[in-house]
Amino acid sequence: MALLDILIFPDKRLRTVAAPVEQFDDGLQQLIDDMFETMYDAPGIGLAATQINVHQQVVVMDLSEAKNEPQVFINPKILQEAGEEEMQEGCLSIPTVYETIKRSETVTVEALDRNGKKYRLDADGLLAVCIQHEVDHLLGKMFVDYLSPLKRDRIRKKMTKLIRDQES
Ligand code: K1U
Ligand code: ZN
Repeated sequence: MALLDILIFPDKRLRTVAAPVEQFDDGLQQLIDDMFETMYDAPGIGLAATQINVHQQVVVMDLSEAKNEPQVFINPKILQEAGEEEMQEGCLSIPTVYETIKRSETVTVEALDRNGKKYRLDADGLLAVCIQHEVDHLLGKMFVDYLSPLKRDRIRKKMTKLIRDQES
């Protein structure tokens, strides 16, 4: 397994729209395992392939305390959304920044598991928020896009400084 580099906002590669997965081969299994290792190490509760500069529709998640409930979403599609909810969100591509974002309260998602088997999931609470956040990543969208241009620009400057400080 391998730890992968996570792209940091405002990296333009985070704006790439991911392509559907068509082959459930060894390369995909390796990618999923590496994404879990990277997500647990960060630490985070979700990771989209876009964030590690792989532009395929792959998402990994684990919302459990014990980090023993891994979930894989391949080619996820949100079929239904209802209600509204505000929740504080973080993003591994925007480290140290947490903002309150308004999203749908419940979602029904259809996806394939790591073996290509189709499943449906009804989600609410943090799981529903995390699914919407990760599906946005696959579409090249980030949570800062829901903020005012002023707030987004402040975060962009903060991240640019963080990257510059890390490089020096
Ligand atoms: O996609 C990502 O950037 C991962 C992100 C997922 C997410 C978190 C909260 C609301 C919506 C989406 C994160 O995992 S940020 C880190 C985080 O939330 C966390 C880290 C350690 C323990 C518990 C949570
Ligand atoms: Zn994110």
